[in-house]
Amino acid sequence: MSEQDVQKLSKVEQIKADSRHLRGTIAEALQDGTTHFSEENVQVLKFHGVYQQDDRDLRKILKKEGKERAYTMMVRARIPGGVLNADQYLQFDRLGDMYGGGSLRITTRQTFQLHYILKSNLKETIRGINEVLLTTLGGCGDQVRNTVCCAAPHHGAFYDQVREDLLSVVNAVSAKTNAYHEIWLDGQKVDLGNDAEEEPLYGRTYLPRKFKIAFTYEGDNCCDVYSHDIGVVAHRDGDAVAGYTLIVGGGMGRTASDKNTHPALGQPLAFVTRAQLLDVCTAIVKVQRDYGNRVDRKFARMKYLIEKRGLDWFRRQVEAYYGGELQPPRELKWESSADHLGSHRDESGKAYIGIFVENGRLRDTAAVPLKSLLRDIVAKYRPVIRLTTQQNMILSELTESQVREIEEILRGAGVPLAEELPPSRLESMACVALPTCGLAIAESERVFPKVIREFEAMLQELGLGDTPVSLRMTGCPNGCARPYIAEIGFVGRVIGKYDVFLGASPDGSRMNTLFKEMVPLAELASTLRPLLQAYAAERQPGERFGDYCHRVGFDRLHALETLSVS
Ligand code: SRM
Ligand code: SF4
Repeated sequence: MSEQDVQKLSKVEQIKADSRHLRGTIAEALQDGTTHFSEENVQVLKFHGVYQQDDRDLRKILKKEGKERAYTMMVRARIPGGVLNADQYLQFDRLGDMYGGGSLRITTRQTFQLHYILKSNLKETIRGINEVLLTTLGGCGDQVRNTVCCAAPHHGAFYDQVREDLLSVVNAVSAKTNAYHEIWLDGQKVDLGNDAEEEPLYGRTYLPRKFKIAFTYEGDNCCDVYSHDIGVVAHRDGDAVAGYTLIVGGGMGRTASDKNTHPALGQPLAFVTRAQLLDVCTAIVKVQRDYGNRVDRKFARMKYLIEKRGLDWFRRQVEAYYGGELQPPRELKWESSADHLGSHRDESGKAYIGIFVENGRLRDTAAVPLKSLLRDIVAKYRPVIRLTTQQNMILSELTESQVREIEEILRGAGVPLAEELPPSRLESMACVALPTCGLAIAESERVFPKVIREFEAMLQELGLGDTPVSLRMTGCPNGCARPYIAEIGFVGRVIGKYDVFLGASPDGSRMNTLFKEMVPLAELASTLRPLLQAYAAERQPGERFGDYCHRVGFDRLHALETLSVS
């Protein structure tokens, strides 16, 4: 009997086990005329890419009036590598208008989320996504989530092979239950009970917790490969893939109330050939499936398993499941972690344009009708669209003159091109937070535009206007915008106050450290001013702010800050 059999499994484990491969009573609940789902169905719905939320701005007022919460659903699609065709993009755009309050959100895992979906529109929304041959199954829940990849549009055999390998991993780790088709697409019922239906990788209880995989090409860390449960780094041999270095055990989440929880960067595990990749990745997922913590969800991510048992133990288990010895990992070097913004040519001579989308939010405002503008552009030029893990969007497979025309359209409507924006803006991200996120304890997306502009003005004043400094904000410690690998990370502690983290390496291979707790929103810029001033005066040629903080050390940074306050 395993350690976990004798302990009490978490409540979610029981819900998964009882769900008959993700059915729960969702189909019935869709017909019951209520505005929301039961707690059991809420947990099962996550596996279908659906989060039940409510408008946090209205919570108190509604409670006072004795009314129920203003429930809506968030629907998250799964778009491997973030690649969409024009029809798929236009369908999301349409669904956003019809059911999603007129907005679409590009996430930090290069997919689309639709917020504000009423329960009565949920089925139509999901069917709409399926009509264009995409799914929401695997958007959330204790399974492998959307697998991300460097979004740069490339051409050539090396990149084709990486895409092929990514898709075969995605296929192998996707849930196989027929529940999705039955519930949302009125597919044929094959509910044979818990034990009859095949869910070969996941079994009845799926994984202990969410699981994330990122692919990238050696040298390019735009998708923060170290923050994933598995990072897959492709090495080149001429125009072919030589193999992959696998990094394991990354994760950003931490729980405010538990000091033992923490973000972690993945560690290199092994080098695998193309032929080995699928089986080794599956073996890693199986080790987490069988040994991951199913008692306490706070410690259920694979990073805690590796921390508890050690990387050597973990490697031995993976080898046992794989059935062979693993080769040591190759050394990794990073040339860039910047997103692929601005206009460029790919290897085949085709042109592309990476468009900065502030915090990933696509909507029309009085100032800029961004969503409509992009819809018209996509409808006219029919590019291949690539969503990025930094919440931006690339239009690719275009001619040079088409890119020039698109630039003119954007400029004419008041949308700045990436080349015209301060470099720090391009490296900035904020998570969704209020009003939809049920876990938010502070604002993020709604306040960050003001914060970043204050920083930009300050950097300009200090002569650092052309120097990129990455800033990321989240409304709680969960880390959805990966703030612990930003040069400056702001993490919400209570409404209006943030913990400030400093000193990550700009290439994403070193995390930052807590510099100051509970800084009021209005003081974020002034708190960091003396540090940025010193950086401007003392930096070494080409040295980034994160590396400067790391080099001079926190004693000096605290001294600088104290001096300026006194
Ligand atoms: Fe996240 C939970 C939004 C990327 C770590 N995340 C949530 C929920 C679903 C809140 C909830 O559980 O009720 C948020 C919904 C907010 C809303 O209203 O939409 C939410 N996470 C997001 C998105 C939309 C942020 C964004 O601004 O883009 C990202 C969607 C990604 C996707 O398409 O799948 C998002 N979340 C991330 C990332 C970044 C990444 O994956 O690269 C992380 C850190 C990496 C990691 O997983 O370690 C992340 N989200 C979390 C956690 C902490 C997990 C942990 O290990 O402790 C939670 C809370 C949880 O799982 O209990 C969470
Ligand atoms: Fe919500 Fe926290 Fe994630 Fe932000 S970091 S979206 S507040 S869970």
